[in-house]
Amino acid sequence: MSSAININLNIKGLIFDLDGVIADTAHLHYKAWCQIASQWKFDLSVDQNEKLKGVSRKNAMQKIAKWAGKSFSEKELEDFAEQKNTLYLDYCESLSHKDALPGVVSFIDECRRTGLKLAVGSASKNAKIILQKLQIIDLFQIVVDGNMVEKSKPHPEVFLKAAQFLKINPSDCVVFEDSQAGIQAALNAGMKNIGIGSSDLLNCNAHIQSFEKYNLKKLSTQINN
Ligand code: B16
Ligand code: MG
Repeated sequence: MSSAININLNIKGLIFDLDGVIADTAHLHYKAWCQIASQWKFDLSVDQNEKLKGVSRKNAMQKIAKWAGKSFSEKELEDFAEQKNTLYLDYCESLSHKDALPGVVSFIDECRRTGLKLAVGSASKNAKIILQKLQIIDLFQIVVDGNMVEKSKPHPEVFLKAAQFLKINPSDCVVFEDSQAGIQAALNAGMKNIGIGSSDLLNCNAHIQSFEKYNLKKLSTQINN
């Protein structure tokens, strides 16, 4: 039972980031990166990890090596990134429907009932695997992942591709993001955005702690103000 159909939203599509927005996987990326960094006796801090959110695997690897004061060849960096991915996928092995973040699936269901177009826009090359494990991949018209873009967030490519596929103008989209790079990518795409989680995120149109008790009525209040 929903009154959402009567809500004047002025938007046509929603684009969801994956890690930290739909899926509770951000801590698994962190755990895997920490294991790589520990080989060099380097402790990756929580603050440094925040700067890796929304960043492609390759760029994240370069950043960590720099913070650790290490200089590796391209090939060595690729090998470490590959090792990290093997660890990450191992940690993801046991993911299931319950690992979708609280409230997100019911919010997506409400959006579907109103006929809004829905996409995922993620830097992760593993996005489709994770969505399959969560058993929610069919809820989206398109999943644009890290395999489909050349430039990583804050470049807007991932979100623009999603809007293009959905056949809607960027200004008719709202992006949900948990990373500063992703918020910037949404702004660069000319899209409205809602920051999720950390209240330290800058430049979001609005912010929510999580999707718990969130609905389209609240979204309309946030974006029409
Ligand atoms: P992968 P998102 C991003 O996903 C993560 O936030 C970031 O920590 C990760 O490095 C990146 O995906 C690449 O992921 O190694 O799986 O290709 O937040 O854009 O959904
Ligand atoms: Mg994210």
